[in-house]
Amino acid sequence: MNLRGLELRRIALPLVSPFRTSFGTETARDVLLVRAVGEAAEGWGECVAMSEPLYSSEHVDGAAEVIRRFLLPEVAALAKSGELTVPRLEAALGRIKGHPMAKAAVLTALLDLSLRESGTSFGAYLGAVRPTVPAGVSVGIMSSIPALLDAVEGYQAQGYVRIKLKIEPGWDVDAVRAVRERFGDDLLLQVDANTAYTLADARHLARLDPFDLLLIEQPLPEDDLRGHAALARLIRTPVCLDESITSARAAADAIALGATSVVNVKPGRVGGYLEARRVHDVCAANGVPVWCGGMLETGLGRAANVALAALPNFTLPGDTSASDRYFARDITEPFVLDGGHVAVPTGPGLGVTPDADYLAEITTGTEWLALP
Ligand code: NPQ
Ligand code: MG
Repeated sequence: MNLRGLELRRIALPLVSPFRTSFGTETARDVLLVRAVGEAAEGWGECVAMSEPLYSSEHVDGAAEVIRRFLLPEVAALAKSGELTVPRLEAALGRIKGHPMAKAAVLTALLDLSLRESGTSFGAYLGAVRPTVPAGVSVGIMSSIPALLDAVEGYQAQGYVRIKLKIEPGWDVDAVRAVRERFGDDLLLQVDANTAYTLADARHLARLDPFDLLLIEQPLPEDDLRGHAALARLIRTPVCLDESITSARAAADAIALGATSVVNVKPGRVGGYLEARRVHDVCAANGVPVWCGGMLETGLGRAANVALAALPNFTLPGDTSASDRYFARDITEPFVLDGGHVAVPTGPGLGVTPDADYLAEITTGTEWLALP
C-alpha cells in the first residue's frame, strides 16, 4: 500500500424521517468519512460515531481529533518503514486506548484501499458465504400506537423480513402487544432498549414474555454484564447485547457469564472489521448466533456491513436495511431490497463509490492529512 495521506470529510445527510430512540432523536446523519489516498487508488472508511456521545462515549468531533492527533502518527510510522498493512496498523493502534469508532474508520479506509488495489471484494476478504443477506428494519419510538402500526405495515409491504422496535419505559409492552396482535405470530419481532432499564425493571420486562420476541437488545447499562446475566434468568425473551460488546474478549466474557445468548455485531463499536470477524468467530465457537447491527450508515458503511453479514454465523436478519430506510438519496449507488434481501457487493473493496457531485453538495468540511 502506497499511501499519500488521509482526507477527513464531514457530511450532513438528511434523514427521511426523525429517528427516535431511548437516548434521543436524530433528524440528520452527521458523518465523518475517511478517504485514504494511494498512488493508484483510494479507499473509504465511515466513522459511525454520533454528533453527541449518546450511544457510546465517542462523538464525531472527538473521533476527528483522535484520528489527526493520535492515529495518523501510527499510520505514518508504519508507512515510513514500508510496513503499512491493515493487520499491522490494527496492532499498532492498540497502544491508543479506546476510540474504536475512530480506529475502525481509519482501518476500513486502508482496507478498502488495499482491497481495491488487489481487486478483492470485502465479502471475499472477510469470508462471505452468501450472495445476499436478509434485511431487518429498526423502527423508532413513535408519537402513537396507530403511527407505529402504519410504519410497521409500510416496512412489511416493502419486504423487510424482521421488525425491531425501539423501546423505553412507557413505550414497550403496549407497543409490542399492538404490533403482535395486528401482524400475527409469524412476524419476526424483536426490541431494542439502548440501556433504558435497570434490573429493578425485571418483572416489568417479563411482561414481554408472552409475545415470543426473538430477543431483547441491551436492556441495561453498557457495563452491567452481571445485571444482564441476572435478568436473563428472570425473563424468557433471549437477551442480546449491543453496547456491551466492545471486543471479541467482551463477547467471550458476556457469553461465559450468561449475560447474552445472541450478539449484535457492529464493526465501529469493536474497532473495525477484523475485530468484528473475531466477535463472529468467538460467538460461533460458543454456539451463539450473531446478527449485524446498524448505525444509520451511508452506502459506504452499509456495503461493508452487508459483506460482513454474509459470514456463516450471521444466522439472524440484521439492521442491514435498504438505503431508502434512512436517506432519500444515498451518497453511493443505493442498497435496495429484493425479496427482503440486500445484495452483497462483488466489486473490488467496498464495491461502491460515492457520487462526487452529491458528496460536494452535502460536505460541511474537509481536512487533508498528508503523510509527513
Ligand atoms: C442500535 N441502531 O442498534 C442503533 C442505535 C442508533 C439502527 O437501531 C445516529 C447515528 C442515530 C447512530 C440512532 C439502530 C442513531 C445511531 C440509533 C445509532 O442500537
Ligand atoms: Mg442496539
